[in-house]
Amino acid sequence: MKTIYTDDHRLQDGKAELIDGKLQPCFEMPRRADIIIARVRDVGLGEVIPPQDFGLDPVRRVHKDNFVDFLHTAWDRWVEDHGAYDALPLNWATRGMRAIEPESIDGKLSYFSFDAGTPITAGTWRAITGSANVALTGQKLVADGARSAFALCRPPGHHAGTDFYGGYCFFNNAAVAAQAFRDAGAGRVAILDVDYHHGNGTQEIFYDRDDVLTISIHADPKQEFPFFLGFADETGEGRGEGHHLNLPLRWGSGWDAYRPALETAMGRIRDYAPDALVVSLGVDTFEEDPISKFKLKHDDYTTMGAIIAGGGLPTLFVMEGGYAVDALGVNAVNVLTGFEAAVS
Ligand code: SP5
Ligand code: ZN
Repeated sequence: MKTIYTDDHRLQDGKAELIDGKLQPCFEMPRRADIIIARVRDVGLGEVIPPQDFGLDPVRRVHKDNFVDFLHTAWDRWVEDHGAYDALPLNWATRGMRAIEPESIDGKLSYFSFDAGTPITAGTWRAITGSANVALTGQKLVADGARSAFALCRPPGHHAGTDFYGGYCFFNNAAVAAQAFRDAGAGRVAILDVDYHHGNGTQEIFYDRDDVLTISIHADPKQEFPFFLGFADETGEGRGEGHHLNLPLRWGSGWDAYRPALETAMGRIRDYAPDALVVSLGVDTFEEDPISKFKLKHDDYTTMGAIIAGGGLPTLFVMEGGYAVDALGVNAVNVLTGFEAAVS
């Protein structure tokens, strides 16, 4: 399978995120993608190609204009007010307050974000447009007939919604790709999110639609970030009713708990019979991940890839999370080699 990759991801290199009560070095760091692309080359997964530039139109198909424009201008506006140090929000609208887009850059950061873990930096805009182009280039390969492709996206995307960012995500690369499949003529698309964290942005974007089935397997939001979405009773609304599935698992879950959830997800995808599958591929379910509490092992990722291959669908893998950096290449690429071994 081909991998789509650009060094532009390195332009997102945040200094710090607020975590465990401290400003700590960002877990979502450039070395993550460097390790994965090195492993792709080591195992000879296939050709590595650069992204094409699709412009902003496909991004605007899932994100609101005011949100895209905010991300485009945020760094310059922040520098005007505060100088060239990473931009982070400080407070948010809660119950009893009003969500009106403010005029000042500090207010806009608060309005469009949902956490203090996702700094906007000098290079953020180029990194996130590059990441979206990586996903779109993979989408085009698969739409043009490839059995699969690996979009080595960084920054990740699945926490980003129509008009909000957070959880290290700005543009929802998987959602942009899924929409591009639809716009290229696919009647139905499925998104399977195996990242440890709930794919709240992806859920929000497609929640009222029946043309994109969304499924997320993740840590129980009663215990884990992003806390406020991802419960089992969220099944879609309006036309989308029955077209979303959350499979929350408790902290400490290992492959014994994960595998049945994955089989359930693949069963639903088979029943839906989509024309294409987008996999939001997070490997922060790994037992040694520093911010997560699942217990998957190296070999489980190979099995995961084989189970996903059992869907028999044109499949685009889109990189999401995973923070045990030294193990990231092995775990992510194990999914892909497990997939390839099962299809061929
Ligand atoms: C794409 C993705 O995987 N985003 C994840 C964002 C997670 N943000 C921080 C969650 C903090 C959870 N508590 C960590 C405790 C570590 N000691
Ligand atoms: Zn995650």
